[in-house]
Amino acid sequence: MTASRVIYLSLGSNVGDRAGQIARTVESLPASGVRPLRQSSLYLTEPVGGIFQRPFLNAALQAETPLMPLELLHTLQRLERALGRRPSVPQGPRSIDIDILFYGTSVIRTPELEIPHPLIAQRRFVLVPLNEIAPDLRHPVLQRSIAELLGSTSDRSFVRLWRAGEEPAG
Ligand code: PH2
Ligand code: MG
Ligand code: MG
Repeated sequence: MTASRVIYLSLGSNVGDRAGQIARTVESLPASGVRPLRQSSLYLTEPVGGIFQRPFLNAALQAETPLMPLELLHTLQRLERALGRRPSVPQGPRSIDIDILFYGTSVIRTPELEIPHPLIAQRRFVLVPLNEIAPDLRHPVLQRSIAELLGSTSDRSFVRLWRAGEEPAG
């Protein structure tokens, strides 16, 4: 019996029913061996990188899993496809994106998988939701808490709480 690890995921969607797809993702995780522990609010976020596209909804999730990191990655990729994700351009529109931010305090740098996610400190759409559920979590490489990383990031893109039912203009 493998001990479970605490992990943090970033969830994002900017195609179709954004909130519904994030909710379905969280509901589908237990059957894939990932138990949700704590979920942030949904945030409306400015698309970063890539092309002009619709604003995203983003959330952060704390969970636990007995899956090893690469098993976890492949499981989440299967779940993305099962939930209807179709190939898109890099940084482009997606119905659901599930990224692994942290896997315990592990540091993994392979071509297929990098943990911690390499762009955490440069992305307010990751830091703001994560700061809601884990402000004191320490980044094992940067040796800073999430609150500190949020306070010092140079990213200025907009991120704000999203209210259910609201449709942003533009
Ligand atoms: N994901 C990307 C690229 N850009 N921008 C926002 N606001 N939210 C995302 O989740 C996001 C993005 C690539 O996965
Ligand atoms: Mg992503
Ligand atoms: Mg991804």
